[in-house]
Amino acid sequence: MKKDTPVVHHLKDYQTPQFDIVSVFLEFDLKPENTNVTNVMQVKNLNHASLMQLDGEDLELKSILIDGVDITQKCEQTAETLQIPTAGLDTFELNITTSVDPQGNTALEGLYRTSGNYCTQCEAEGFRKITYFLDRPDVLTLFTTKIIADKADNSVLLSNGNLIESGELENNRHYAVWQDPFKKPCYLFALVAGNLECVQDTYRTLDNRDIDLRIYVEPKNIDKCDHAMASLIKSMKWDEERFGLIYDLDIYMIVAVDDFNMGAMENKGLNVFNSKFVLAKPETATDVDYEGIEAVIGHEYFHNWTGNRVTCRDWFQLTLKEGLTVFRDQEFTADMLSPAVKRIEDVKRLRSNQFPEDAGPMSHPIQPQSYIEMNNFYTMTVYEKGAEVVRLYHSLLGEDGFRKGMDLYFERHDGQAVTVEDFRNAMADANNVDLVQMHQWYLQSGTPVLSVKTEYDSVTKKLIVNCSQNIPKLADKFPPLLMPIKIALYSDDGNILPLHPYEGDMEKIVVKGHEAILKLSHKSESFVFEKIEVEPVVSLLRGFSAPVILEYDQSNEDLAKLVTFDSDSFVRWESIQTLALKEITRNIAQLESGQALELSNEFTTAFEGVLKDSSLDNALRALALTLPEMTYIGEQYQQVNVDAVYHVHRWLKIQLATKYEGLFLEQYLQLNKLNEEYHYQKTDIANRKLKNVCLQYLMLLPHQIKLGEQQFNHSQNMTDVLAALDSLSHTDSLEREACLESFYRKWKDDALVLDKWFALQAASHHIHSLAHVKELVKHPDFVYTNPNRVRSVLGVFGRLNMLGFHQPDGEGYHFLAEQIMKLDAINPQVSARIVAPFTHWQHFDGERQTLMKKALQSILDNDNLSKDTYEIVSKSLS
Ligand code: 0A1
Ligand code: ZN
Repeated sequence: MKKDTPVVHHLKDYQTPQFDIVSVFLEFDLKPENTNVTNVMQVKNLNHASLMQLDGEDLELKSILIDGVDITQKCEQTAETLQIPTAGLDTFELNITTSVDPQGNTALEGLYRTSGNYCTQCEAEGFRKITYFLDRPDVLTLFTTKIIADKADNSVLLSNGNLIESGELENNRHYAVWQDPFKKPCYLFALVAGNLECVQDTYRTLDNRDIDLRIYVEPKNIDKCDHAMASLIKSMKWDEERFGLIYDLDIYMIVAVDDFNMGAMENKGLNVFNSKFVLAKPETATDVDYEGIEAVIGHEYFHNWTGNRVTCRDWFQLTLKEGLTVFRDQEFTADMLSPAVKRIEDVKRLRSNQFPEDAGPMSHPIQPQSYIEMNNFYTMTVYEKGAEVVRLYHSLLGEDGFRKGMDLYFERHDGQAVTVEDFRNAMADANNVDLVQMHQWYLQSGTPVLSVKTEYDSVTKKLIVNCSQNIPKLADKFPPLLMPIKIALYSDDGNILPLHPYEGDMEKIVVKGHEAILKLSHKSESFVFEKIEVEPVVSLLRGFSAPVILEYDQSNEDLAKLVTFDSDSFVRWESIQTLALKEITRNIAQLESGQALELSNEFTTAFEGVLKDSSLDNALRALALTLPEMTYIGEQYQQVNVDAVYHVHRWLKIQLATKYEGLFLEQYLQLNKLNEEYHYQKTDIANRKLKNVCLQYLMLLPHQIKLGEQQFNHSQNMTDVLAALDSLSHTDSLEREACLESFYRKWKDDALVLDKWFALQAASHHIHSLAHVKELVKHPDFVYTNPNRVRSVLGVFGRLNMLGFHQPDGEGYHFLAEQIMKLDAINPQVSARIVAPFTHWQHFDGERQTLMKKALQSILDNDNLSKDTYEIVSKSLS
């Protein structure tokens, strides 16, 4: 690409389309290296334009006809466009024939091959790699698709909608014609062809229609589809019950493919999934995999309404469909498993991944204002922070108000391509409230800091909660956000107190039972509660009610109390995390000033309390006993001392393992006796989680290594096998080598399981980890063309291998930079994601900064860099 002239797309430049493509008939003559695509569009020239500019990339143009007349010579072609003269034409038929090379398409965008089958990926702008089109989400079209292919290699021919015709052809070929009755933007188009088998089931909708459900996989995987099918059925039922949303076609198909850039894709009636989010059986998939499958199946299914029936006007509105759909899938998982556990896991993900993104050079609002490569904006910010913003509406309006807003949104916009403002207006109008201030959340990048100070007056019996908000980089220029802050008050001995807002504050404090929502809308604001008889213990930001960094100086005594009695599981977990974080940061300071490290009683008492409290849910215990992640600890510093963070984190784990060895072992052995047979079921998952947290601690003690080896050898389910192997992978032991070797021998032919083997080693804290990773990319099973494999090694290495990646001599940086350049030529989308850890270079200590920058510069110096990688690297260096 010409990196000195990247085209920047701006939201402010949006213009409505000049043409409507009313319907399109596509014919694919599939051949691995040379697929002909005939594209017949019925076009309306809305504004009497004299030129129609279509998008198209990497296409070999054969011919262009308007109303049957060949006009190929009159059209102008550039690398990314085709210009067609349309003066005097109001409605016309445009017929374009092109050809593409699916086999050579390693970028996995457009039409490509995976395991010998054909598949497509069109979001965001991949349709233009299939044929010339108005590749923008506000052009909605009726699609009919004819697929012609060799029978022997393509027993199955699929596209969106309903099968309306199929038949035999000469030369052992056959065809199928699919028609989608719903108008859709081209990013929702899909085609799949190959030798696949399917499992089938039926779902009876609320309005008594039977939907044909099919999951297509490679024949060898047919025994791994049950969980995905069960998840689909649960999703369909949940969306009917929670949102009154019913499926609209007669058939719903999911296809699992091994080579896929993302998790899955919601193409109308024909979802294409990364096989990682479909295939599972207890021997091959962990609890985390099972949960991921349920969530992603739900997510793609929920898109049918939030994304497909109501779609985005332009790509700057991506969070309209993604933030909302992530919120919906979060709620789904919460209802299927445990709301408390799900909320904590989501907050952890947000803090470990989105907060750093929002603090780095790629920081952008959930509605970005500009981009070079749209694919770079499928980010944690657009998805996860976007979901938090949808959750704000939910918190402000309550479940009923939110539902009213959703109903109005569909009533108004079904069949349309709309904006985030349309969503906000539906929420506001359905509830008769003004929500204009909510728009700041869409415009503002950076994580807001919420500072709270509480004052209790024992004479007047008043509690004043003083709140102020800011985004440090904006300071005085910060326009305040509307945030709901959930709060409850406790007496010292754990009784929840009734809440009486001061009369003047009634408008901005909403009391519901023993909890209140403070509606903060100014930069600084106070909220007063009356008739508080004793100085309360404050439970603040319950359920993590706003995506902010909370600064509230709470005493260790109060935190310890909240750990024992808060009814809000999030605050309970957060309180012990805060104690742990204080413990870690205090010891980092000790280490940096050359003093001895020491364990405090305050923290260990709270920790021991949780370890002994068998009345608590085991999943919550497991979460509470897990120390804050190293990335989150790093977030507490302007510049991270990597070695100190790693050292203190490990030291604290070893201290806890040593001090509580007996308790960990007792708990471990007790739980290890349970769960003979694997069930994906709440209590079993919780038990396995706690058991494996205990194992992790115990395995830090050299004399307990055998415990991991035993678990590895005797467990029948992948959750336990992998937990054992994970703990072993960080040790320098013969057991480690033996177990890794045996795992490889057993699973070398199962790609998804083998990914786990690669990933464990790429994340390992073993002293020779970098050398191991260098060997891994030379391993015969490592392939640059498979995104899952690449992410398992290179993605994991950069993100999770603190020691290897940040090796002081810069060798880790040098290695990853070289790998990125190699990968960029094969798959730019994946390469642009693998480069992310480098973008935080300013966050590390002096010498590391220089070395990381040097690595980034070496990538940027590459003449043929893709615009994907170019955008990330150049923005992080500027
Ligand atoms: N819309 C999908 C995610 C997706 C986005 C881009 C892709 O290719 C560049 C593929 C999938 C979802 O949210 O699930
Ligand atoms: Zn999505």
